[in-house]
Amino acid sequence: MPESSVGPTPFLASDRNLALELVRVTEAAALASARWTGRGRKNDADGAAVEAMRTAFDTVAIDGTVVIGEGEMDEAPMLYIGEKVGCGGPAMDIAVDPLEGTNLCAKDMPNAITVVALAERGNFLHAPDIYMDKIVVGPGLPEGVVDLDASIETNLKNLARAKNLTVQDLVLCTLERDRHQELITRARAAGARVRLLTDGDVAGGIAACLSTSEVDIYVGSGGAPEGVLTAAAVRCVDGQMQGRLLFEDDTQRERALAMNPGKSPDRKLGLQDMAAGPVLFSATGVTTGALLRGVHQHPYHAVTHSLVMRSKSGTSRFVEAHHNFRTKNWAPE
Ligand code: VTB
Ligand code: MG
Ligand code: MG
Repeated sequence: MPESSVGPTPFLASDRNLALELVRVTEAAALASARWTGRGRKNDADGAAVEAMRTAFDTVAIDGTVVIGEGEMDEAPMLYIGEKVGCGGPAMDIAVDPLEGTNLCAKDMPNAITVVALAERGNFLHAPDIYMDKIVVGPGLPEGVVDLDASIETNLKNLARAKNLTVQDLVLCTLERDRHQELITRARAAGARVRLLTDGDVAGGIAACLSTSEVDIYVGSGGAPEGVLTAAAVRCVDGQMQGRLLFEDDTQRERALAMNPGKSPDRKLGLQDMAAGPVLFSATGVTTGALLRGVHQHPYHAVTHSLVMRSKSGTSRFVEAHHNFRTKNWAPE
């Protein structure tokens, strides 16, 4: 259940307005990267999103620290881990993926989104840029209906039973990767349909939680930072998610331990381990996908579609915004 109101704290008192401030941040990143859709230049698209997002944060009334960002200070000029953002206010941790699906944007393929999540300080897992194993299902199901450590056959059977369906009715979503070939083969053999994504497991994970999408379960490994962003969204819609960091060597494991002292890096992570306390989440579509419509560009205006959510109320809002370039500094070059 969404956490109940426990009386106003500085964050809780202001987070309704803050949610709308966050939409502006993901909208700005989407408007900037949308200029690069289909141009085959993913780094330019990403750079435009990062810069626009960084600028948009300047007017948000928080004392923010980036904990999931574009990398270490020496490898990212903006939105690096540890960077302070916001113009002052409650102490918050920020998780960003300014352009989730840079390839999707460069190739004008579905599902590129811009993403931000906020939590009170200390409440996001500090995830290194490695892989995470993930499993996500939507709200209204018995706790533990699926488990990262159970076989895919067992998970599909239990999920079907809980939904009063058969496995044949279920749609499993995962990234199309060689490492998922066994998962895909076994899920299909068990009777499920498998929806493959070329990229973008944040949108895929959220799709598993929304009644507007056909996806029943998201499974597979993808970026750990994306896992934390997905966890924030799943918290807001009261879905279920488990994750586990995947290490290629001991250096990666030691790094995860250093980032989260005292916590076993190999443990199975629940939602609260990845995104605890009240959280806010916002995403804006860059290219049209299952979750959101992309930026609709016109010469002097653009239309954006965003999803903004608060864990405290459990409200999800789809926000359609019409941006007038004539009154802003976004006039086309
Ligand atoms: C993952 C996934 C992302 O890139 O990080 C993926 O979480 C990269 O995976 O959503 P590979 O190394 O297997 O290509 C995304 O799909 C897009 O950022
Ligand atoms: Mg990125
Ligand atoms: Mg990404």
